[in-house]
Amino acid sequence: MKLIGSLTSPYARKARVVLAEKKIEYDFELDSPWTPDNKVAQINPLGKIPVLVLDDDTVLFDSRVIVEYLDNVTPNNKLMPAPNRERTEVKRWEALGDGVCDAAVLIFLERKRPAKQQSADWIARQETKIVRSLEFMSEQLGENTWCIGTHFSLADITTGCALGYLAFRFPEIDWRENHPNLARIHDKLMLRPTFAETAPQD
Ligand code: GSF
Repeated sequence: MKLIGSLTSPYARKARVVLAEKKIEYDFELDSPWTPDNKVAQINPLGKIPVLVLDDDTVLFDSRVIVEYLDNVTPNNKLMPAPNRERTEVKRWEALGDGVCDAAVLIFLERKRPAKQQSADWIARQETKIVRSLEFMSEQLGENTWCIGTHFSLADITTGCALGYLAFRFPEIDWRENHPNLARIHDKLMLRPTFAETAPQD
């Protein structure tokens, strides 16, 4: 199978971490919707990365669909619990982490516009979502070892990718100082080769 993505996308990183944690072999093809003559829209009508292309040429998107498929395609290292309540909790963590990335990407794109066209209100609206979500993440994590309590899951992967993206693109958002438990879990995740080897880079 082939994953199409970039080295900076937090959503692509989520898929790359899951592939590595599940020890699934794949080809990584670099392509980004932001580069001229990219091919993303030819395979994903939404024109977004990541995209997973299976061996039978089936195309999967978005990252939530990709990681759920990957978790079920092999029995080892399950990242999403089976019981409905726990599984739903993991998916809510994923929605939270992806939502932080959504708001961060919107700010990043707004700041690429000509200065006179940038909306300060729009940026502030996204920043507020990020700040509220970091507070919620910190409250939910508390002093737990992992996001859903005692074991590593997709919730930690998504949270780690979101925090890593903020650190990469928005060093001014000081989540480490404001939420030491988020710094703790991020640093613990970075000890895993699957995280260390996929850290965002320009
Ligand atoms: C979001 C992917 C996304 O926005 C997912 O895979 O979870 N819900 C989707 N990807 C960005 C690249 S990046 O900022 O990570 C993307 O492809 N944007 C292109 C566009 O046209 O929005």
